[in-house]
Amino acid sequence: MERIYIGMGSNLAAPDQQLRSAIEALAQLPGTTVVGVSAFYQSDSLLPGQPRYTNAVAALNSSLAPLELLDALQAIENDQGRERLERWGPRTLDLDILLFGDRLIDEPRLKVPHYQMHLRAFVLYPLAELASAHFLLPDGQPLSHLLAACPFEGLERMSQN
Ligand code: A4P
Ligand code: MG
Repeated sequence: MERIYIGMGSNLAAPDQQLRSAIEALAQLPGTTVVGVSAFYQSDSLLPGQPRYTNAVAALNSSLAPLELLDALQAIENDQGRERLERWGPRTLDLDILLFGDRLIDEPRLKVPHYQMHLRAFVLYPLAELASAHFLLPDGQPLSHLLAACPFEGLERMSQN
């Protein structure tokens, strides 16, 4: 079993409901337990001209291998109507593997940690709800340092999931 953190995002077709459906689908994966879900957060898209996003982070314990998990996540995205028309395009559901235990993964289909997680408030603040105050990323950086360098500004924490 490894502890895995999944970043979830949606900005189409009732984003909050997309995230709730995704959490149910994650809980159905073989060999996998959802051990925590952050609050939902809203923020503007990194690319202008798109609807606002809802983002959250889920913590899993899973015995799936990294590429098995990636396949399963992409199947969930497809089930929820994900269309890949352009990079960073608006999406019903995006599921990113942020962290997979302490692993550093550099394969054509999978890079872990997720390449921009350390820069994104909509990833770091929900992750901090689930990980301990002393949490270290695989490269040894404390999560607290990343948070200190990444303003909360622009994020809106929703009171209900
Ligand atoms: N891939 C490689 N590493 C990973 C990983 N760790 N987890 C590959 C998941 N997938 C990974 O992903 C493209 C390919 O990345 C996959 O086929 C997989 O093999 P994708 O989901 O099809 O494409 P994408 O999401 O459009 O690209 P990308 O670069 O992952 O975009 P991001 O980083 O997800 O950014 N603004 C707000 N406020 N909130 C957001 O969530 N998201 C984006 C998209 C832009 N602006 C946003 C948000
Ligand atoms: Mg993605």
